[in-house]
Amino acid sequence: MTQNSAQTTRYLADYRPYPFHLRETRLVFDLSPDATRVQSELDFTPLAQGADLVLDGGSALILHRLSIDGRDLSPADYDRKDETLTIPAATLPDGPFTLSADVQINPAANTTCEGLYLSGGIYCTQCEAEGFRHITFYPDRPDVMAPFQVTIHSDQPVELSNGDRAVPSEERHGAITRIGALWIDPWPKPAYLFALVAGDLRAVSGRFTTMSGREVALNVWVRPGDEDRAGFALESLVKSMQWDEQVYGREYDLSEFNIVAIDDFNMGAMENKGLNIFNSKLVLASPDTATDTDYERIEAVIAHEYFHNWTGNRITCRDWFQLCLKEGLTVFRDQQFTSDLRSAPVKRIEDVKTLRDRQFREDAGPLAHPPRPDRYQEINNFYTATVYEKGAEVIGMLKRLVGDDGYKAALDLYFTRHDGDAATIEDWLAVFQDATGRDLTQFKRWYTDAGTPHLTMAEDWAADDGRLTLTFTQETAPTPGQPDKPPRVIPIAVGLIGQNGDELRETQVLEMTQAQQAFRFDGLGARPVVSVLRGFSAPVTLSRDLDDAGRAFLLAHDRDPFARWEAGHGLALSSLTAMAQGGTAAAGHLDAIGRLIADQTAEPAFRALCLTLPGEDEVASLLAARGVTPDPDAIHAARESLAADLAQAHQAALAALYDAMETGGPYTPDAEPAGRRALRLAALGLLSRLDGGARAAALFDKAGNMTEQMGALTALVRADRADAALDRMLGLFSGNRLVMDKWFAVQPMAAPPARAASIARALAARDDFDWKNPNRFRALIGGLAANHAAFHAADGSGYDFIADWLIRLDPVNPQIAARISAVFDTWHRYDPDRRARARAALNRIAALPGLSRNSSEMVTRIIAAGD
Ligand code: B3K
Ligand code: ZN
Repeated sequence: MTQNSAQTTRYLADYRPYPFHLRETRLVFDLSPDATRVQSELDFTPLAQGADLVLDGGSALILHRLSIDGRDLSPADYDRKDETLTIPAATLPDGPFTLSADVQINPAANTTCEGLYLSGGIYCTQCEAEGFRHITFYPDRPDVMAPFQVTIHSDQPVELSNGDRAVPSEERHGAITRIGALWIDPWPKPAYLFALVAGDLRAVSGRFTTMSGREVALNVWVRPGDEDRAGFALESLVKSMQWDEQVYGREYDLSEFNIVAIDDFNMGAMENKGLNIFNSKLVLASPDTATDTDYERIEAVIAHEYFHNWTGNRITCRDWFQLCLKEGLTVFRDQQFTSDLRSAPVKRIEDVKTLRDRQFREDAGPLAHPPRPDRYQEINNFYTATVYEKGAEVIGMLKRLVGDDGYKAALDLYFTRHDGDAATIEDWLAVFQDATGRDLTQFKRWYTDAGTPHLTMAEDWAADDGRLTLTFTQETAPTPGQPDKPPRVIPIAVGLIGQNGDELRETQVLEMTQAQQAFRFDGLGARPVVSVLRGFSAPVTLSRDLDDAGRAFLLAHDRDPFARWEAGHGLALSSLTAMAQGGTAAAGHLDAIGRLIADQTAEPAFRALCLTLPGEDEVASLLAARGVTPDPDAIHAARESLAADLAQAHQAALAALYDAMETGGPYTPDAEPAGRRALRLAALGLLSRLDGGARAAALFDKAGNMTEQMGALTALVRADRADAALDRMLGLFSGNRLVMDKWFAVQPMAAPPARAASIARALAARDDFDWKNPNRFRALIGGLAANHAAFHAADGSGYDFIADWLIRLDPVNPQIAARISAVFDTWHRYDPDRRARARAALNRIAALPGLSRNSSEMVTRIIAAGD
């Protein structure tokens, strides 16, 4: 689809409105695996004199007929290039006209999971960002919005598209009279929100009555036999619809809402209007096949796609540079939803962990870009942690700065002012300015500037005056193409704690606007301990003069759960960075963890997070940021040894905790029992370092749910004694794709690094390594990449394994190949030998004849980091 395309860069500055209004789109599909016909009728009205009509259309489209108002065009009347078809202005009528096309495509040959394709015999589509152009010729850009009418003819029992079902009229086709499924979507939408599904599917159905009394039929469509695993998705949908009414006043606007689970899907899910298409791993769940984390993700992603109905569909993006307008906001909304339904502090910590692991990493390397980029080669490479997660953080900051009431007023204005629009970040900020009166000129830099600001905090205590002065300095390192970083407005939430642990000053948000700025606290009797960046009030890194005793104090006393977790996390990082460089664990670390294990007042999910050691990649990043070349083997050894030390120091308490956290009773995926299981498994992970996996083996054998089974299996793989458990799981679940994905992922990911690459190679040779399936590919190849010391093995085996597979996948599914190539984005921070091996692997990918535009852009940017 995107192979062999010239490398052209698109710029935000080049945006021009489309010179035609598209009044309506009518499509008729005749589905057949290798020769699907797509008839289109597009009603255009010219908006500018003398404009050519430029349509997007991939090179695989076979054009049988093109006509204007019933008059056939000959190839001489238009200009067809690789990705466009242009009808010159001279050939077009002066006023409104209808363009009709008859196009043939081949879904069975389409392995890209983009456009119209077959997944296990089910016809389905994925059009965001630019997939519709592989279905027919069209102005495939988000600012061209039209109501759609879609007729589907096929031999499939279920035929779905966007909007509501309508009664089809008879259609004459030669001598045959046919009646297809007719779908009418009255809400104007861009082509990226188009969807079609046809196949042998079964619905798990429900109903929802909206706040104004509209009756909505809800269906979750799955393969026959999967019905008993779709109930949780349906419940999550109902909760999402209720929540969006209660919290944002947003109501659903059609009579039907359909969700379809598909096995071959490039990402998590897609918010097509009224017809959300999901990766089956984010729909199907039962206690014996899905973990607590799976359940939480299903609930969040169902919500995310549903919330897009307003933030993305009713108000869409003017162009793809504005992607974070819909994604950042919708992530922010789904985070709020999960916080409301589950534990807000735990959700915040999890979100910050994800942000740091993925987005800070992106910002610190060759793939850094702002939430609103101003250039790209392949837009599919910009569905990133920066656009999504940082996009959400930026909204969180905005809310912090204007307050809850200001945020509500701004959102209400956004929905009324821009309903039906294709909007921009400027529109979004204008709404906040107009609703709150706040000047957001400086704030806008969060959208336009890449990089994570680094804050330094210095404390000055004037004992005689009882005054504490905090002086903050902000600095953002240059990122590719952006050498200068002016200061941004940074909300810094600060609280002051007395030496006895009392809260002396409650949380206050300081607004930093300059490169350096001081804030004074007067009237203090004794020097307080500063709790800073409470709730992670801004996506920045922070240096401060805090020793390990100070961290232990905050871990014990901070009222802010995030800051408390952060203190413990800082202690663990302090231990790990020291140990990886030949030193010892931080003073007081083991004792602090002991107090936490015993702290019955803290919720189990929180304690589980505190007991989980930082990942090896995070330790490597921290060392690299300090100018130390990370040694992956030393980091792995340090983490193993710290885990063993913690287990040794608290063996009895951990064993008691492991027993006490047993949930008993029937499984529910609710936050409370899930938290207990998380704490139990965190204890198990540590204890397994001492008992060689004995407890894990026992748990694996008697576990009544997949959460505990996978927790036990992970510990067994890490202890290198998982053979029996892996066999047993294979025997039980070889017919279940989603469980088998876990089976494929856990082995390379958790295996001792020295063995992981050979394990991965053996798994890749299996018949059931269906590598063209995105989930299976990600499980195995992504699994090895997630094993830091194995991916960065000194002999280059990790780099080579992954490069070999990316080379194989790129011609088949360029989007997934490009996305996974990002695992190489830290290659430049390692030692010269590793760098040479990584560079050689990257060069092999870059040299692949016909490399896709997707992979080419990624690999070129990644290689540049070493120049
Ligand atoms: N909007 C889609 C992502 C589309 C990815 C295209 N490569 C899912 C989501 O963010 O909800
Ligand atoms: Zn989204």
